[in-house]
Amino acid sequence: MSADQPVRNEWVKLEHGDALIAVDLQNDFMPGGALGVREGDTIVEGVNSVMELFSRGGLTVVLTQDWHVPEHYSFASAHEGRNPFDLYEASGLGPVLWPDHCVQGSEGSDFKKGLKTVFANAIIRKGYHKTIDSYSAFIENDKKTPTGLEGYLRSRGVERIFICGLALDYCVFFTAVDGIRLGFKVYVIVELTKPVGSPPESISIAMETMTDKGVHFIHADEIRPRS
Ligand code: VGL
Ligand code: ZN
Repeated sequence: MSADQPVRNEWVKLEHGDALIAVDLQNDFMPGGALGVREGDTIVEGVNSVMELFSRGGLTVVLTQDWHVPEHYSFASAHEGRNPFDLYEASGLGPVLWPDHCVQGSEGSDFKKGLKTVFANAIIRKGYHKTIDSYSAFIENDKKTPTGLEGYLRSRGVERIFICGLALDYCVFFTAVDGIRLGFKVYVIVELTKPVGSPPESISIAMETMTDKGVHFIHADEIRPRS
C-alpha cells in the first residue's frame, strides 16, 4: 500500500443478524431535485451492489422513504415569511426549514430511477405526521413516535445494521445514532452517503457525534459476503 492511501483497518464479514438500511434515495434528494444533495446520484450504483450482496446472503434489506404530507411543518412554505434553509427550531422540527420535498405520491418522492428496489424486504416511510419531522428511520423527531423499524429488525433477529443513502448529516446521522441507542452495532458505509451541509456545521456535528457514540465507518469493499 502506498503512503498516500488511507489505512484500512477494518473489514467485516456478513453473517446472520445483519441488515442493510438504504436511506431516502428519492428523486428530490438527487441533484436538480427539490432538496438536491450534491453527488447524491453518484452513490446509487454502489448502493445497488451492496443491496445485492446482502440479498444474496439472505440478509435483510430495508429502504426508507421520506414521505411528507403537503404543507408539512418542516417546509419553509408552511411558515409565513420564511425561506428554505432559514434557521428554525421548534419541537420536532429544525435546525433549518426545508424546501417542499418528498410530498407523498409526487415524482420527487419516488425512488431514483435505476435504484434496484427489488432487493428490499421492506420500505419504511417516515415524516407523514404534519407537525413533526422524522430524520431517523427509527423514531420521529419528537423522540416518542416509533416508525416500526426497530420491531421489524428485532423480530428478524437483526443485531448489526449497515447504513447508506441520503443525507449523511440528517437521516443517515439520526438513524445511526438511534441505532446505537437501541443497542444495534452500527456501520455507516462512508462512500455511499452524501451530506446536505445546511447549516454548514451539520456535517462536522454529525461526524463527531457518530464517532463519539461508537458508530463504525467502513467502505463497501471492506464488507465480505456471507459464506
Ligand atoms: C432529509 C432533510 C429533510 C434526509 C429529509 O433524508 O436526510 N433531510 N428531510
Ligand atoms: Zn424531509
